[in-house]
Amino acid sequence: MSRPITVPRLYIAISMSGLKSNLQDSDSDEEPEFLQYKVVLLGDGTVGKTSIAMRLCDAEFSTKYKQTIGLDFFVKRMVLPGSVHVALQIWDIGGQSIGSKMLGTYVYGAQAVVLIYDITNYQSFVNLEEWLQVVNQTFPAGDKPYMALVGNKTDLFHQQVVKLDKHNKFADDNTLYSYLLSAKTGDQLYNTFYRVAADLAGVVLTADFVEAATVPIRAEVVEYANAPAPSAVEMRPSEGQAPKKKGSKCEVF
Ligand code: G3D
Ligand code: MG
Repeated sequence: MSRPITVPRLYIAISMSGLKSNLQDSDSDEEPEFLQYKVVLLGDGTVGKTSIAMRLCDAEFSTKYKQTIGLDFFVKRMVLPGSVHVALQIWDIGGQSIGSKMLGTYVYGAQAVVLIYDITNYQSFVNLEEWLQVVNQTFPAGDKPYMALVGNKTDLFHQQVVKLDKHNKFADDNTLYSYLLSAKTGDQLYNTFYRVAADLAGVVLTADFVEAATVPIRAEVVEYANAPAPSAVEMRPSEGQAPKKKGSKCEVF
């Protein structure tokens, strides 16, 4: 595979500050500071990446959206114990395949990467090795982001073909945080991302807080207008290409 294109860290930082002002522009001066984290969802087509992002964002399971093209970009705000405010930028890579040259660009600068497979689709689990390679090629050894393994579609447990011991072994072998959830029912979905946010922010959760966190909080979706893939230039708010707020409703095109 050819070497992935990388986005200079400076541009990521500029993009983050643009996002921050988007998050704050409608609120008063008392708006709290948000810790911002880029979270990239990776995995084969149809494993449920978009469903997970949308469900997390809007607490609804949609069957209406089309197969994602390019990149969808969501922002999920959460409040962690100790009034730690976190904004997760959720990057849904859409229909990008493992061979796409843009993947390195998408993954670059991520604080967290979530490898997703469908528990009813064995090949989607096998292919995680290749998705992992994308991450390994993008980040130098010793500077890896927070890495998580997610088995989606647990509502279809009767069709499960990836057994738990395989899931656990893959997580252990590759030092991945391990989660199982259903985008359809929402089971364990919010908890999963709440834990990811807490781990990124260094906040220790008790069982009480996890339970309290199951109440969904509305999020915003931000979209790059007509941009199938972000480049360094496209991400510079100073050039009029800042992420466009689409309102408070989740949308996927
Ligand atoms: P992708 O973004 O990874 O390509 P999608 O995957 O989110 O588009 O989901 C692909 C299909 O899986 C969709 O079905 C979606 O409804 C379904 N799906 C996603 N998550 C779940 C889940 O947790 N449980 C079940 N049962 N189905 C799920 P369609 O039929 O619309 O293509
Ligand atoms: Mg999709």
